[in-house]
Amino acid sequence: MPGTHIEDLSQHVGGDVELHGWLYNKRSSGKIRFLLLRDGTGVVQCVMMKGNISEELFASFDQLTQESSFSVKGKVRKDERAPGGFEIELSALKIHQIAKEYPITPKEHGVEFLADRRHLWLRSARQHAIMRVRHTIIKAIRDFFDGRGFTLVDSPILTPNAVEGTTTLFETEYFDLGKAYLTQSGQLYAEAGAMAFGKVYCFGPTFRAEKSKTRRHLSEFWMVEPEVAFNDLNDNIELAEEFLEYIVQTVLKNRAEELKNLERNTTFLENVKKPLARISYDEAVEILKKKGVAFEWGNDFGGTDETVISEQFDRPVIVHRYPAKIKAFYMKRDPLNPELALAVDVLAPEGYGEIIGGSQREDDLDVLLQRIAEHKLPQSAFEWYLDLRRFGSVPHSGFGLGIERTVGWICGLDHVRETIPFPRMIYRLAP
Ligand code: NSS
Repeated sequence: MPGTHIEDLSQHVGGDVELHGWLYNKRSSGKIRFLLLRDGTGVVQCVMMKGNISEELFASFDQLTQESSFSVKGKVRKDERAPGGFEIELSALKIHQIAKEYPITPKEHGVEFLADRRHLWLRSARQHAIMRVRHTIIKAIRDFFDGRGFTLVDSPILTPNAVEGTTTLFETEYFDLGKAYLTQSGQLYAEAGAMAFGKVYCFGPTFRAEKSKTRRHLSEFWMVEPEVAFNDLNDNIELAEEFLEYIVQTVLKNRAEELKNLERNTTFLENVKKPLARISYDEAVEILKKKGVAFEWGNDFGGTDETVISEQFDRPVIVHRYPAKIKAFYMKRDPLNPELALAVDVLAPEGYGEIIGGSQREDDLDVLLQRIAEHKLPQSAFEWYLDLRRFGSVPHSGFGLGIERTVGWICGLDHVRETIPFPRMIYRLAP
């Protein structure tokens, strides 16, 4: 059954192949009929010529409806005019199933209509391009860390404690042990991994009960989180720069066709090379003030603030040293100004906002105990984490990159809902 795949047709020019797939579209003009077959790797037109094939075979054209499943045999011809550059001179056809009237037609549909049919919408050319870019981003991420001596140490999803504040926790009952929470970030466990293996990353789904209905927020999203023993904030920033360069340049190289189909202007993506732009929080606030934004030092940046800041740069901008007050309990304070945390965010250009958040971690036991108390967190739930400071504590740093925001930025999409196969948002849990 396997047959050939459309993306490999260039190796079969002049030869006979068998292809399996679904009907993307069809058209006819007089004695010639075209079936557009989609197989998940591409779309190819299969040509049926009256007189060259049996009446019965020629008539099967009429039976096939959009998304009907079928297999064809035929000769591969190179044809510059054909979509994809090849066509199949059809000689045999086997129908697997005639599809019922397909709800998604080539006409425009509203986004809610499509989102309700996400299981079918994934078959569309645009979604196909986005998912292939997502795949390549994820592969680039793994290749990057695997090629640099990092060990994959995955974090649990059911956890007894919060990482990123207590307001966005999803809660569930956990047998006789009380409450469990869906993880907001694998970081705390990655820190344990770093003390065991030096350089680690975890990569998995993370959850936030975000009440906000924005184009950047999902309640379930994927995050990759490297954590490195003996890295300080500066080492962390350099790792983030090298990492982003690798991801973006890999996508530009391997997914040019998909980016073209998405009509992505790649000028700014080509600029994603080390060193990126670097500013402090204070400098970012200055930018906002110069642009006439009413912003008070000490606040966190909102979506529009991030857009204004990032619009000043033609590549991602690294913003470091935020007021400690607005950042998580585990961040180390700047020894030169204890009001600041050794935090780092990376804002994508063109208004895509924050894609990376990270920091150097507090490595002193007593200071960390004090922070846990200040943040009113239950110390007992963090005893294991505090052990990392009791037994051979060292400076260490890491960050988290959100996959969906990265896909949205690289593909040039205006909402994260199209960046993940089945999005979960405040108002969407299905399909
Ligand atoms: O909250 S973060 O800024 N940082 C952390 O969770 C750290 N514990 C990571 C670490 O240092 N290991 O989230 C990191 C990234 C952020 O920059 C976004 O790209 C993404 O995770 N993120 C989200 N993406 C989609 N939807 C939501 N709700 C979301 N929240 C964060």
